[in-house]
Amino acid sequence: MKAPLVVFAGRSNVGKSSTIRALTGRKVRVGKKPGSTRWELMIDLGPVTLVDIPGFGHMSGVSKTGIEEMKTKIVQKLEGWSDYLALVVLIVDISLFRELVERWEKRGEIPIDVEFYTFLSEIAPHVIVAANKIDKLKKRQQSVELEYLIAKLREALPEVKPNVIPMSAPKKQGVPDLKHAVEAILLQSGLETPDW
Ligand SMILES: Nc1nc2c(ncn2[C@@H]2O[C@H](COP(=O)(O)OP(=O)(O)OP(=O)(O)O)[C@@H](O)[C@H]2O)c(=O)[nH]1
Ligand SMILES: [Mg+2]
Repeated sequence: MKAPLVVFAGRSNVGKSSTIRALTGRKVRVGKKPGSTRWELMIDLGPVTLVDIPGFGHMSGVSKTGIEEMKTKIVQKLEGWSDYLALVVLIVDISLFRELVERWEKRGEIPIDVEFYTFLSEIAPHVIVAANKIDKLKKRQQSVELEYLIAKLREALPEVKPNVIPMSAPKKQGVPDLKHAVEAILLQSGLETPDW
């Protein structure tokens, strides 16, 4: 491992690997089924290392206990890296976010994306939220769903201004914005920016 780290986290199938692919052009494994990335993958970009990690939540062919174990493992990994983190990019599927939040809140639970946002904000100096799969929403729905996401993040951490980037990894939409957001944080932290 070579610090500092820029970690890409998020539920299974939200597009973590696709985002790293879009950012770097590296052929990281992308899958149709949730659970494509089973181990972390470190990509050395010189001044920083990008880390692709498995998603939490549902994974194809993995039992409920297996999924819980995976989530615990991911949390422990992230805690172990906390001293080396430059920032974490939390990727959410904006086309499913509202549905997910409503389902969890109906059960009286904190939605897993929101729980992770709070957790990551505690262990990493900066968190960027990439609202991926924006292409799956109709144009006029996009800003409505982004506002909803921002409102939920504000509700979880009222003292933090959410840094949200709408994007579509395979369509390369928003990818330059994400690059700039990452670079801005690295520069602000006195770190060098990578040659993507
Ligand atoms: N429409 C659309 N599909 C996307 C987008 N980003 C990723 N996908 C698709 O979503 C699926 C999952 O993408 P991955 O990049 O493998 O997702 P992941 O978060 O790395 O998934 P795990 O490794 O399983 O946790 C693939 O079929 C991608 O092509 C997007 O912005 N829009
Ligand atoms: Mg993956």
